[in-house]
Amino acid sequence: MLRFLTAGESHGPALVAIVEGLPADIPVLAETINLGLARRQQGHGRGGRMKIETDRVDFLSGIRLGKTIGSPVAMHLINKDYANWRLAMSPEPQAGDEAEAAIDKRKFTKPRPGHADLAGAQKYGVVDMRNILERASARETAARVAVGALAKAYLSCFGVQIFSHVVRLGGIAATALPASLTELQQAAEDSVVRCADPEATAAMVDLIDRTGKAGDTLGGVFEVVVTGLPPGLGSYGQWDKRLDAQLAAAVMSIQAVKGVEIGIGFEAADRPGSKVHDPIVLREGELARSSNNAGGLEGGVTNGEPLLVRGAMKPISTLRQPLPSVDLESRTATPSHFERSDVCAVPAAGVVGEAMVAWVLANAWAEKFGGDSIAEILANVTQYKASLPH
Ligand code: EPS
Repeated sequence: MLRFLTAGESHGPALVAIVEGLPADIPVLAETINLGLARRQQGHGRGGRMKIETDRVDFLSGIRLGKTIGSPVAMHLINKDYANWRLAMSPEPQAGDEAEAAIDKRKFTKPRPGHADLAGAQKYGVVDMRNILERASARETAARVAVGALAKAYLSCFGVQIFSHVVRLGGIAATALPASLTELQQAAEDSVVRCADPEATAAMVDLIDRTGKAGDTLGGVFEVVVTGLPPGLGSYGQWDKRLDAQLAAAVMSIQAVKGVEIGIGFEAADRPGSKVHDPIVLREGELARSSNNAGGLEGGVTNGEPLLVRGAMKPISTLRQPLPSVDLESRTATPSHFERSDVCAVPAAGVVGEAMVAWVLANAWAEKFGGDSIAEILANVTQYKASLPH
């Protein structure tokens, strides 16, 4: 129903995204998208690149006078760092001593374990992995956050809200979390690692600092929380219509994410059924659940409870104290290449997680409610909600 594509290399001129299928009349301001892009750039543990970039979106199509018009939306984000890579990343062929030196300086022949470097070199039959890492880089997630901001703007027309918080980082777990989701969201936004537990935040910051000094990196787990979803999005009718499967694929597609859980996830496998499944109760005369271990999804369909999706991110694979590797050019043992990078990007990954979850939900919403304008969709949503058994 909805589709998007991104393009762009990490140190190329720009990132671009095209989004198709959004209805007309979604209020969208570049300013709002830029706030989302700034959230992705923050987080204790980010590297020097984030001091260079100030991600901002330019709309090229699909939006007029602050609203979508139903046609494809094209967006453009400049890589400021391109100014420092102009010769090495030039789309035009380059010749001459200066260009050759610049291209040589950016040559990359010692693959980093854990990165796409070696797998990409084998796939494309190259020795210099510059072309591989440029696209495999998580820089691409800036474009996804811009796309996700459109999906969020669409969903917010119907009262759906999305946020994320970091629940683990380098083995430190958030334990004292506010019970109210509004407080949880605020506490996460106030934390430099987007973790709603202040004590855990302090311990995570300290660990990031110590790990960075040691030349190492850290991973962790983020959780995306969605409120305001009606029951009935997604379907158990086919494997690829199951919303949990779509969410898992979308979150797993984020660079360095190695695991996805819905609700209590893997923990459900260790508990008896009576400690997993959420009792159905009547609350003030309405159908409700007394717990939310399922994370808002049963049978691949939303059940009206808040949606909870977690992503586990492995540590960044660029280490200042590099791991053993092999120089593909000289075929000798060598430490892997070190190029400026982040110590930890889990808080940023949570923001990207929000974008990917928003995208999947916008798609499920469009599939269930159809419509070409917000007014038309709202009428369908209102009619559906009125018809729900209470
Ligand atoms: C990345 C390496 C670093 C990160 C980058 C992702 O970039 P650089 O090599 O230019 O220092 O900062 O992330 C971003 C640029 C971004 O916008 O998130 C990598 O190899 O994946």
